[in-house]
Amino acid sequence: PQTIYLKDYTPFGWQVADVHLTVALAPNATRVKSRIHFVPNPNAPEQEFFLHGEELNLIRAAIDGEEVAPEITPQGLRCKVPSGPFLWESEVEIAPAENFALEGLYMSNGMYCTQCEAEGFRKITYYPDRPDVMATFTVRIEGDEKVKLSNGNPTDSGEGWAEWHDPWPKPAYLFALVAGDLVNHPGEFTTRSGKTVELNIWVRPGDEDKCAFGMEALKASMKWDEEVYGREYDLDIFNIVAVDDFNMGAMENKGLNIFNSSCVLASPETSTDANFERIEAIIAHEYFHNWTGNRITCRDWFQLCLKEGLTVFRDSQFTSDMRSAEVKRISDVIDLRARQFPEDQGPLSHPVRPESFQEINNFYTATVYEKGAEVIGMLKRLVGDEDYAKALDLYFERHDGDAATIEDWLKVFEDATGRDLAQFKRWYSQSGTPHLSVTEDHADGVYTLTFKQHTPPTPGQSEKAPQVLPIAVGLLNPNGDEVVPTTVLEMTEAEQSFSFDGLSSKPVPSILRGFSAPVVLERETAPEEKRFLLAHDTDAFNRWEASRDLARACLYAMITEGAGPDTAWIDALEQVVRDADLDPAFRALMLSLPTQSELVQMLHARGVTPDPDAIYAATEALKNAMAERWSALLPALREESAVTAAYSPDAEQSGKRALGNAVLALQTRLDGGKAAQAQYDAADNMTMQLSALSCLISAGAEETALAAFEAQWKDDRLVMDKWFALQVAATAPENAATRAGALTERADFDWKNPNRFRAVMGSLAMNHAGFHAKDGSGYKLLADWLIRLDEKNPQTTARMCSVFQTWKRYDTQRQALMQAELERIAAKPGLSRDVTEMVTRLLS
Ligand code: B3K
Ligand code: ZN
Repeated sequence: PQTIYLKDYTPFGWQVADVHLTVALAPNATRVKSRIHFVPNPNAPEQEFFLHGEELNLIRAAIDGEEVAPEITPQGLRCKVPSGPFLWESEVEIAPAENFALEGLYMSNGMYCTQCEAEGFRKITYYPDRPDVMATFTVRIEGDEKVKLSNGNPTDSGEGWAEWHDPWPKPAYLFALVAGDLVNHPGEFTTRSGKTVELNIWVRPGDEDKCAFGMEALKASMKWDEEVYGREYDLDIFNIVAVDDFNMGAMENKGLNIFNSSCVLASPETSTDANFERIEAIIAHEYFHNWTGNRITCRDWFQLCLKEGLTVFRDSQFTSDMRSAEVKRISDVIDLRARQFPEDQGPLSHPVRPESFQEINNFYTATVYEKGAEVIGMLKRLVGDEDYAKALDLYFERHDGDAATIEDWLKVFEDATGRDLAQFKRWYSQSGTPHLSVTEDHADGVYTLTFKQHTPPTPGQSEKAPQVLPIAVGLLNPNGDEVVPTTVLEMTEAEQSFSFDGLSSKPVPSILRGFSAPVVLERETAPEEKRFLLAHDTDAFNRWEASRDLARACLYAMITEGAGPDTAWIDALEQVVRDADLDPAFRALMLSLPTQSELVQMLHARGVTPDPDAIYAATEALKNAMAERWSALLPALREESAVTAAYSPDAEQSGKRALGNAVLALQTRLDGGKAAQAQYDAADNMTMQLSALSCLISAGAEETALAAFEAQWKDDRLVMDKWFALQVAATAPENAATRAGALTERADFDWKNPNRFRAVMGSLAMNHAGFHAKDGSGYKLLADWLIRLDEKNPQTTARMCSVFQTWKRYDTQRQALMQAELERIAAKPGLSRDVTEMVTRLLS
């Protein structure tokens, strides 16, 4: 496959004045006619006229009304064109019913829908399918479907046809079309300048009662973007469509967002609190793209983080405002460490702005998204809230309508704040996770912290330069009072000291508050000091982190030395967990133990080969010890967290349920599932029902509940995804692969549906010791299915290959088994470009 480089960027030789499409729908023979006005681009070097196009059957092409015979290649077409402006016309035929890759125009449960980002439009018609070519679109849809939607505003319709016009120039990746017998949940929003916007959530008949929450989330997002970023909506209508077969979460097409149904449909009976929170965040994320992504888009796909990092950052701000900022921050860091850190520290490591790719879909990663958002958080911390707001205003003013770059983005900050961001820019080009170590000194009333940073080598980057690190620090007196409130130290050197004077006694430092930079903090501290911070730190994140450090240290000793559980930590934690003045959601997070992925990283970093069975055993032993030590406390905690009011997915209620269910998991270790069965029987919402089922599965006491659950929910695809997922995720490791294998034998294991595939295979990979079973059964099962899925859906297959990214961390036997499976995948004839690139990188 061909490698594309950032450094090779060249503008397209023509500008597109406007695009007219006529799409006559038919499952196996959809006809797409295009009329496009091309005008020579004065800013581009001379080049031959090339339009992208894949898997298209060209029926006719014409220039200025004269038929032409272009040269067709697997990637597109070449044609001789006039030297001035001209009208290009083409007609192609495609088969959406045969499209299982779910990219381009495809069918899902009888409805037509599209997914064009990143390069799917070229499967619909011949076009310069690149984000820097922007045009207005007029779209006519012909077909018998009741509902026919595209971008922009509806302009006209009649029997069997509908026409849409999008006045905002956009790249082809934001094109969308939907047609089907759908029903809508309507709504309305009045913008701050008084314009009324029609809102709709379109779903399959039967799902209309699951739209109310999404609609409220959409209105809240529209209001928030006006209030916080001054951004108003810019069309008369905003449509959201729920689709069952979708490769990712959702897509921000202009005025017509398309969602994986799992990311928009919600009801108390069928969705968990976590589902509700995620839906709210994704609706916000896609809506926010209207400005950060659509009005200002990316010049090329290397700039993906320009829209994704910023939009993730914006949606996390939104969630923090709607719910608890502290809880959101802690959850984001858990997620970053579980997904982004292993990526950044293994064979798939790449900069936030990659410099080359073979298949761009492989770069919609935790690094581009989540580390991309962290970079913006650091920038905001460095310049301050006021200057951040000034820079953003300038960004929107200067670049509205542009296909922009990271250079443009940073220039706006430099111009708005007068800062030089040359060194900061390394965050976009240097891959890998910086390690930060610290020593302290106290003499003559002066307290000094000395930091050292270094970033281990990553693929293609053996030497690393120092990065700009905003290190938020607070100092506490030994009596627990804060003597220095949160201060941001700006580290720019490989080694640097910062002093605080006027401190007669040596303070206790609270370092990297709020996780102010995405680094690995290496600091050997006495457990007493951690327990002190756990009890006294005013920074919620570091309070949680102190406990997490103690948990990691405890598990490390249990795994490597066969030590017993750290009861001093358990007792210190108890004080926090039982503190009724603290947010229950925060207390629930305090109860969660380090993820298996986090423990693998810790062991690897300390030169210990992680043994999945030992990690599992230690974690189980620690949870048992917590349960036993707190046997009297647990029932009281559950009582305290009981919710008696009618169900609401709000932060307050869901926090209580999170705490109650974390406690239930511990209780199950003592009573074998009695309390869980009682909760299961009484549950009137999915949060309570599912967590009870999870406990019953872990206890091996699930038979009755599992059958009851299936009988109750067999007709609800999204709930059955949970049923599939939970059995694999919550089962004991020795059963995980067998159980996953058995589930794939079922008639309702619709493996071409990405949600169902991920429910089983994604959960297998999440059952750490199960996936890494010594006999290789987990690896083999997954590889078998990846090989099979690749023929239909390369994108979802490639994405799932990343579960092998830590393979070199394990013992030689497991390494050999994983390597063999990766090589077996690589050797498959006709392997997709997506998966070829992934396995090649994994094996390199
Ligand atoms: N922009 C889309 C992701 C498209 C992924 C293409 N493989 C969703 C989002 O980030 O909002
Ligand atoms: Zn996005």
